Formats: sequence, C-alpha cells, structure tokens
Amino acid sequence: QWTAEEKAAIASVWAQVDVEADGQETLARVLIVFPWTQRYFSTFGDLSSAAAISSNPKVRAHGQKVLSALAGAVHHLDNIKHTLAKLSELHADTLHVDPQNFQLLGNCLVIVLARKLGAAFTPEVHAAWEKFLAVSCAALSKHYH
Ligand code: ZNH
Repeated sequence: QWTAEEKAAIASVWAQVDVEADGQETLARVLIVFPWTQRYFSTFGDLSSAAAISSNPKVRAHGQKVLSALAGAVHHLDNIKHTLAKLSELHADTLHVDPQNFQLLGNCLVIVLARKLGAAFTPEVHAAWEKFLAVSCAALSKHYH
C-alpha cells in the first residue's frame, strides 16, 4: 500500500532522525502540551514544569525507547501490524495506555520533524509521514478490545 515515493520519503526522513534527541523532544512535548499524559509516568520523578520535563533523564531515555521501537516499523513498512503487535499487547493489557495518546505522540513527532527539517519537510513528505504514523498508531491500537 506504499508508493515508491512514500517509501523514499519515510526512509529519507528517518535517516535524519536522532532517536535520542528527537525522542526526548517528542516525549517532552507530549508531557508539556498534554499534561494529563503525565499520569502514566508517575515513576519518572519531577515533571512539574516544562524545564523539569525537558531535563528529566527518564523522559530522555523513554523517548529514545519509543522512537527506537518506531524504527522497527520504518524498517518493516509492509508488516507494521506484525512488527508492533507485541507492543500493542503491552500497552493494552499491561500499561493500560489510552490509545488516543499514540496520536498525540505522533502529532508531536511531526512537529519535531517539521522544525528540524524545515523546507525539506514538504507537503508530500509530510503526507507520507502522516500515513506512516496513522498505520503505526492503528497497529499499536490493534489489541485493545
Ligand atoms: Zn509506550 C513503554 C513504545 C506511545 C506510555 N512504550 C514502552 C516501551 C516501548 C514503547 C518500546 C518499552 C516496552 C518494554 O519495556 O518492553 N510507546 C511506544 C511507541 C509509541 C508509544 C512506539 C508510539 C508511537 N507510550 C506511548 C504513549 C504513552 C506511552 C503515547 C503515554 C502517554 N509506554 C508508556 C508507558 C510505558 C511504555 C507508561 C512503561 C514505561 C516504564 O515503566 O518504564
């Protein structure tokens, strides 16, 4: 279901992603912009201000973990559902994360990428990336009943 252009766009953006720095910024934005998401991270220590969130080492480590997991989807575009199946189970059955949060994270990632890539984040690249995130969010939401 991917065109050659979409595949190329997703790969070229991913080649410029720094999973640690961009993961940190993405997760920090989720926690700052949508503060109710903080409730899932009660073990992460101080999340009391934007500055605290942005310098929190657990936020950084977890952002990296999340983007590294997305890398699996990037590298298996034709099999995203299967690639993210175990994580879907974990978020549904164990972590009880409301699947709407996956979209919030996707939106923040798009903002991080757009800011980082500037003019290179063309509408076509943006479209391919939105599609990739929609498919990934759907895969992560698969195991919720
Ligand atoms: Zn999540 C965890 C991925 C989103 C919440 N995650 C996790 C992990 C991973 C992930 C890989 C690890 C696992 C293990 O350890 O085994 N996520 C992910 C992805 C995404 C996500 C890929 C998208 C895209 N999450 C999310 C959100 C939220 C979450 C949005 C909320 C808001 N997670 C979570 C939690 C956890 C996780 C809470 C656990 C943490 C700890 O404990 O450390």
